Amino acid sequence: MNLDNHPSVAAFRQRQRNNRLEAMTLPRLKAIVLEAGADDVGAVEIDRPSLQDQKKAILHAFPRAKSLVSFICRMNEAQIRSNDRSLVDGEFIAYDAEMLHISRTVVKALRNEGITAVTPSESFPQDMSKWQGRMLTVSHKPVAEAAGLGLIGHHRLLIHPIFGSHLCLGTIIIDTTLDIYDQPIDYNPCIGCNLCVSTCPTGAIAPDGSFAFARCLVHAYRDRLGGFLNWVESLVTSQDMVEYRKKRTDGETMAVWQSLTYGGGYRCGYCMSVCPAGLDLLGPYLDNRKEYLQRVVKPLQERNENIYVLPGQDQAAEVSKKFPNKTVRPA
Ligand code: B12
Ligand code: SF4
Ligand code: SF4
Repeated sequence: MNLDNHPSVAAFRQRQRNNRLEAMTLPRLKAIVLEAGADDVGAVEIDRPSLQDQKKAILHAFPRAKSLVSFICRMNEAQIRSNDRSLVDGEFIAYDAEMLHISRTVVKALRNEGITAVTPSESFPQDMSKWQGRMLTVSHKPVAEAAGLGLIGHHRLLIHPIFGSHLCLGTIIIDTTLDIYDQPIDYNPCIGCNLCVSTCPTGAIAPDGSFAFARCLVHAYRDRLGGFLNWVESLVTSQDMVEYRKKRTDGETMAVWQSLTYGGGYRCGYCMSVCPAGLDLLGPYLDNRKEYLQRVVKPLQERNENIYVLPGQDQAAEVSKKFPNKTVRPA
């Protein structure tokens, strides 16, 4: 049989003739993403010079990639600033689901326009076969910067000029070029207040702007990535529960259970909580700094909690001196 005469092929050719789709434009694309529930969106071409270190991984995941659509969701500031970790974790868990829903909605809408899209994870899953190497598909912050959604502040989080840094970021990769693309904003919304430095319990955020990645990881992710291996090691190397409980209190074991069962399980995120940057958030800080420090910053600085540190550094002494209410524990 001549393939052109096959009913499926004939129907396909007819559909191609009917569906002469308009080229996708940046404003139309943005309308689709905002309609799906995002709070802001921007787009950038795959060849943007600032993203060349990511191009190989993106093309590996999706060889037809042409444009990157960066979108953000604004989290509930009051909840992110809560002194009760379960509220903060609940907010992150809710936004993991929300980001996924938005991505899937956009994928379906674009499919109706003849555009194929893929949605790298907002944070997890990552490719664990590359553990200790680059496991993620897209690093969202540089994409968001290039797409004009804000700039990275002193705390290394993206700050949106209006919404601040209480954000969840996502990237949708599409197989289509757009008429125009966004460009980075021309000023950094970070106001240089150094509250992130003074509140970071691990000293990961230095006054000079350097960032000690491992300090943050071992503490903030104690009940998640990395910390999980450490937990397995505690189990395997213990002869009995008496020995295990010398390494892990029951509260620490339950924290791993909760993180594995429900998601979330960050021990920190204070850099995001205290940051006053962003037009919508700046008012209380500018109006009454003393009240802002008392209400937002001090409860976190004075919180009684464990801080997990790597062995063999000056970090333990540094943390104890700066935060006398906190208890230093080996990671
Ligand atoms: C790996 C990772 C981590 C690591 C490393 C953090 C880091 N700074 O990169 C650890 C475990 C420590 C971590 C911790 C946290 N993370 Co995290 N993490 C990621 C992940 C998976 C990849 C980030 C990455 O690629 N980093 C490497 C490079 C790009 O980041 P960088 O160190 O900042 O390096 C750049 C800057 O130096 C930059 N730069 C550019 N302009 C400027 C300007 C200034 C002033 C400076 C100083 C630097 C700078 O140049 C470098 C190269 O691009 C992303 C999800 C994703 N797939 O993107 C989430 C993500 C970055 N994490 C996020 C969050 C919220 C957190 C936490 C608050 C934990 C939590 N959920 O409660 C803490 C905050 C720590 C912090 N202050 O950064 C959010 C950030 C939201 C936002 N507003 O930006 C993301 C985007 C997840 C998401 N989808 O929303 N995280
Ligand atoms: S999440 Fe906590 S430990 Fe990590 S950089 Fe922010 S304040 Fe510091
Ligand atoms: S807390 Fe202050 S210094 Fe730190 S990122 Fe926010 S505005 Fe910048």
